[in-house]
Amino acid sequence: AFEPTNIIVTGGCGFIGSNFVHHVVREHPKTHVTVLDKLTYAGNPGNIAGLPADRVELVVGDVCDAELLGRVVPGHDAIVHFAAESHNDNSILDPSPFVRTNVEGTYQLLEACRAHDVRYHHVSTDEVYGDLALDDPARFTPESPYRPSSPYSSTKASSDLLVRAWHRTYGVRATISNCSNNYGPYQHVEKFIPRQVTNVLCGVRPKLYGDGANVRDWIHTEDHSRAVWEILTRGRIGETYLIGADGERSNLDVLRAILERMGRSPDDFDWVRDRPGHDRRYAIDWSKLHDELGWEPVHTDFSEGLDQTIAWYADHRDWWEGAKEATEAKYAKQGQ
Ligand code: NAD
Ligand code: TDX
Repeated sequence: AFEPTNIIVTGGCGFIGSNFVHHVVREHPKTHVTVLDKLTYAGNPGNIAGLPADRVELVVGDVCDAELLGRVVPGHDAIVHFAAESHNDNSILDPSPFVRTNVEGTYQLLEACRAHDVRYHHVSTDEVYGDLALDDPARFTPESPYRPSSPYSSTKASSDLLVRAWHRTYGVRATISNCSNNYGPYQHVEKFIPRQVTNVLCGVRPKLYGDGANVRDWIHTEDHSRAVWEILTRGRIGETYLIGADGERSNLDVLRAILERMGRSPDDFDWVRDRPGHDRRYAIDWSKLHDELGWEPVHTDFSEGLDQTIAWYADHRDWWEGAKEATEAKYAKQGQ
């Protein structure tokens, strides 16, 4: 196995990236982490505050900054690339930062890996495969065709294709993972579960898009972190692995579970305008990851994970209150 001692984690102050940094610090004591993060609205240095200074260093900067990468990348043996503009609704309002960070940023990182012979792991999404019908028994596999629907998912798909080309043409030692919807602590209040939990905590009615029947395949972010580490250290170079946890649920079911667990009536929410181009259903076949690397999800009790997540938001008002008002003002303008 490849045992990295000095890794760069881009986007390590965001939701999944910061959970990954905590995971590495806890589980892999020989590995030092350099977090490279631009600290956009979605990045919060508090997410990694308190971790030992000899294990984690924060470099504030942009993944599109080639000159910065030229200084930071040498001396590292791997880059795990989480940084992205990640929210579909934002991408519909203004795609430009998505094209820049997700496409141009990936390009610059690949060029840096090529120049300095650094191992590269690319964190991507199941949304690159488009959507499935509710009644389709199929799930996404690594062979599914790319057919992204949104500005967000099309920029993630573009970045995946760059990775494949840089591996094949230049021999960059790259792997890709496409994961389903994550939930857990440190997720921004713009996203579905944190938005609804914090709405209830603020005495505001949750908001459900469209008919609420859209299905997402939920995975606890801790299971995602473990899968990324397995792929980084033991995955086959040039391969794509899908990460999921058999967590398919309709948005209505998830919302009703939140309401029930927070002591509200199951109908105490508003139906709001649907997302344009809203993907119907995602579903992941993660058998390749299981068969090749023996990985399987541990956090498979969704109710328990949801309870822990609700408790985390209830206990960390200071963490989210600052972002809540601006996020809701933006949604209100869209009738959402
Ligand atoms: P997030 O929005 O919570 O965090 C993104 C982080 O990247 C922030 O810390 C932000 O400051 C940083 N960043 C943004 N632009 C940057 C730039 N130009 N340079 C440096 N840093 C920059 O995102 P997330 O939900 O944690 O997603 C992380 C990754 O996982 C993304 O690549 C996303 O596509 C992928 N992913 C997310 C999910 C999900 O359910 N959230 C599922 C599958 C894959
Ligand atoms: O208020 C809401 N009401 C609602 O019904 C919000 C914010 C969302 N929704 C719906 C839209 C989706 O069907 O809930 C579902 C989940 O929405 P998001 O949290 O915005 O996630 P999604 O669009 O599925 O994308 C997420 O998973 C894949 C991440 O944001 C992406 O970064 C990741 O690639």
